[in-house]
Amino acid sequence: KVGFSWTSYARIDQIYDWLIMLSSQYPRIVTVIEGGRTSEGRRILGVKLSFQPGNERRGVWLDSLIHAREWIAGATTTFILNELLTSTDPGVREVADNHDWYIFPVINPDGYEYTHTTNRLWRKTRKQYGVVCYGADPNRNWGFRWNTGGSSSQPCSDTYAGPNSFSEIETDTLSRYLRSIGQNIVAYISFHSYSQMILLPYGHTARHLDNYNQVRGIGLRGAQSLAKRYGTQYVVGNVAETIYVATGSSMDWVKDTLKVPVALTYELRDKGNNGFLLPADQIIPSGLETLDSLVTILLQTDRLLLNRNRTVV
Ligand code: 0X9
Ligand code: ZN
Repeated sequence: KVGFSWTSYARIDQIYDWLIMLSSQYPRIVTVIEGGRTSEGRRILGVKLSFQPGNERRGVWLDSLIHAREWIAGATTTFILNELLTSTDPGVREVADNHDWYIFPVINPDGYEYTHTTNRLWRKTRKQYGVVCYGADPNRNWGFRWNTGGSSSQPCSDTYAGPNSFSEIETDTLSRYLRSIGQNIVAYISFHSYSQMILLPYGHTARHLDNYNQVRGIGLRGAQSLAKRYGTQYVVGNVAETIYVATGSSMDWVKDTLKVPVALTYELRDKGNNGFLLPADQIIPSGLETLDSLVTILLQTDRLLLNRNRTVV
């Protein structure tokens, strides 16, 4: 029995069972993919959705729960995945059908399980460092400007960068998987919580991307769509300017290595009232408003790429 109703936060096994169930329910559309492994021996499972099998479309990547305690992020990703498969809304159908989707709801499975069994506020991986410390921050461990600011060299710190870049099997294996499909990806989107922000690269510097204003415009349109449903306000901006300098994030590595046109980090609900402990009755509203913004962002991304191709020609 797969008890998925988005009225409570699911455990890792429920999420993985559901992904496998989807691949048998929608065999022509859904393929279970293994993006990597963890230090405790779990698999990082996701799904690829292709509504036009055999007919390659631009790829969109969604991930969440790189930080274990940010439960709303994983629930929002599975909610969006379900809508992509079942929604009849014309906007959702257009972006769903016209992209290939790589969706990984839990990219730190060891940490996520630990937040359910032992420590609700655990953030990092679960690899042991020394006698008393566990885990590196998997969003400080990627190999672009690694440990050059906004991370810690102390193994017990919540922002421990690790002993070297890609020291964590999770980031090492997932980065290899990303490289293998990277030429096809036009949008990389990583869901976190909390703060209600849409953050743009880079995290290591407040310097703006060459196409910063275009991408910021797309983010602002997304935030407008999001606010339309319930009035939830999101701030849009460069990571380093909007929150703090952070190096070694997945988004920065993906932007630099794969040159994806649009790379974004969402910080989902709320603004700190409940923080990481967001009540489960907000999963569906958060899912709906986030999907609204995602549809807008991807329609705008497609337009950006269309114009870019026209300019080249
Ligand atoms: O610190 C982080 O990794 C993220 N904030 S959180 O509270 N969810 O931990 C912000 C990451 C944004 N920075 C980059 N992607 N560079
Ligand atoms: Zn986070």
